Amino acid sequence: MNVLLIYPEFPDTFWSFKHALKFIRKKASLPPLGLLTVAAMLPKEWAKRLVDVNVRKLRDQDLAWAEVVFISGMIAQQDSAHELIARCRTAGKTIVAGGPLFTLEHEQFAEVDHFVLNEAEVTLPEFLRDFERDAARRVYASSEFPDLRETPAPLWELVNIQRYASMSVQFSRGCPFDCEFCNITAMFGHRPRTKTTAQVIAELDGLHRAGWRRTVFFVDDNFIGNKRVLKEELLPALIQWQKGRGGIPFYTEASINLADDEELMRLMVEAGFNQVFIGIETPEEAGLAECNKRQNQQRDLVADVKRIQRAGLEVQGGFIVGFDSDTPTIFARQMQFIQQSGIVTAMVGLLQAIPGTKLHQRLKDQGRLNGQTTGNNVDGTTNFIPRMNRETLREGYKSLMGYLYAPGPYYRRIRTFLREYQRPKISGPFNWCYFMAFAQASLRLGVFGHERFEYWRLLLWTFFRRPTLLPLAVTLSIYGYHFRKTCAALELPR
Ligand code: B12
Ligand code: SF4
Repeated sequence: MNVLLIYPEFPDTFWSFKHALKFIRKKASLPPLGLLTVAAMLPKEWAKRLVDVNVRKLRDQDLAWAEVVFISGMIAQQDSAHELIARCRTAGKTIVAGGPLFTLEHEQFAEVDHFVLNEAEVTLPEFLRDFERDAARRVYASSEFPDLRETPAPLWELVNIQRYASMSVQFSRGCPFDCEFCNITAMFGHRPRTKTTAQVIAELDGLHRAGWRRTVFFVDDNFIGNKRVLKEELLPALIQWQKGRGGIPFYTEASINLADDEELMRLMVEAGFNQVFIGIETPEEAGLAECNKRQNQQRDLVADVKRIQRAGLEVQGGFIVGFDSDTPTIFARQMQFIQQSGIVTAMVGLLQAIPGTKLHQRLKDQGRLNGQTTGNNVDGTTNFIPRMNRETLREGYKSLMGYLYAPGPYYRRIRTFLREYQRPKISGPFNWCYFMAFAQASLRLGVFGHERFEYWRLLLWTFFRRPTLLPLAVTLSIYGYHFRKTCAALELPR
């Protein structure tokens, strides 16, 4: 059996980092970990190829080779997924679809032959049994959460890892919290399920053997969901693993209560973590209460962020506007908070109701849903009738994004952050790619860019005040270029 695994294209958005990737000559930020994991669960004797459309085009000869196509994706990739599925259909291929996009919205894809939904560890074996005796059903779904200790290591050999900016590893799934807008708990449950330390080390060994020396993203929904296992098992093992390997930097996602645990932060930094994405959402208590983000309530969030930065972890933040309790003052409050905290990469989105979430159910009960989510909450759209006047929300959001990524405030925020940040213990070996990126940044931003004054001012400031952080200052300048391009393309619908 010849199986072709296909990963659809991401639109040009905040998280695609498309404009920044050019500086380091990479095609995509991360590999399709779900498909690589599914590939490892397929029969050994099947021949497998993978086309990540973010890296290269799907060719007719790829389709001619394949007998069956396995496609994955998240909502943000739905347009590309529709196109690819239509092409596979025309080529007469059997199409099997799975992953978050299809798990939530499979009814939209009439041309797919088989849906293998939820976590493949549970649904794929039954599908494969039926498929091999030519008796496969259309839909395989389950509400069971599998034990990750059975999950195989991804088949890295199916991708050219050098085309990506970063690699990914998953340690856990699930999150103990219950935020109203989030579909993580609906998809993966409240009890964090973890792989064993030996599995994670084996995956990292695999990457290292394949020649990977740059950053690795731990794609956990909340990396600190099980602190005991982290402190007693995984982090000490990662600290050992890093020794003699030149140091591979890690980054991940976590909840704000990380700021309460000095020991955990210290161990994470020692293990190589230098960046963490945290859902801050809003500085307003009423908004936090409304979305049940109780872990963020009654805290000094700016002080928390600074504590994490001082420990050696750059904080990237997720923010939301458009809660029912938000008034037009929210835009200024968010601007002020983000500037004060020095969160350089601030992903501000309009609240969207994703199917399967408590928010979606509430708005449905209130008769306020008025469309489908794009899955990309930084495109300025929403799929429900907001409490705030729609025009005020639209304009407020646009001005907030415009302000945050304008060169003045953006570069000021970098300086606020660099003042606080501890130099990472592990920053990865020197790579010529970085030198090229610096040369390109100096040309594009420092000579031709509108931000040239701010760019050179930052580099000079960093050179004299925090010289060891110069590479980070250049990286953040390049991110700013990407964010500005993305914001400029933001055509907010009326
Ligand atoms: C890493 C990640 C990213 C990376 C993607 C990198 C990449 N190349 O895939 C980045 C940072 C780019 C990203 C971006 C976004 N992401 Co994201 N991301 C994740 C995250 C944290 C981990 C994904 C992962 O690698 N998981 C590990 C693998 C092993 O799991 P998996 O992919 O789910 O695969 C399993 C099953 O789904 C299934 N499966 C998967 N594919 C297939 C295919 C077949 C054929 C079969 C049978 C089974 C199957 O089997 C696998 C094993 O069980 C998830 C959260 C999560 N826990 O999944 C969110 C998640 C996928 N992202 C999400 C969202 C919303 C986004 C953004 C839109 C955020 C935003 N607001 O902008 C952007 C969109 C990107 C863009 N440019 O516009 C949502 C998706 C919701 C949905 N239903 O589609 C998730 C679930 C998070 C959430 N809070 O809801 N993301
Ligand atoms: S803390 Fe993050 S992952 Fe957990 S439920 Fe809230 S938004 Fe979702």
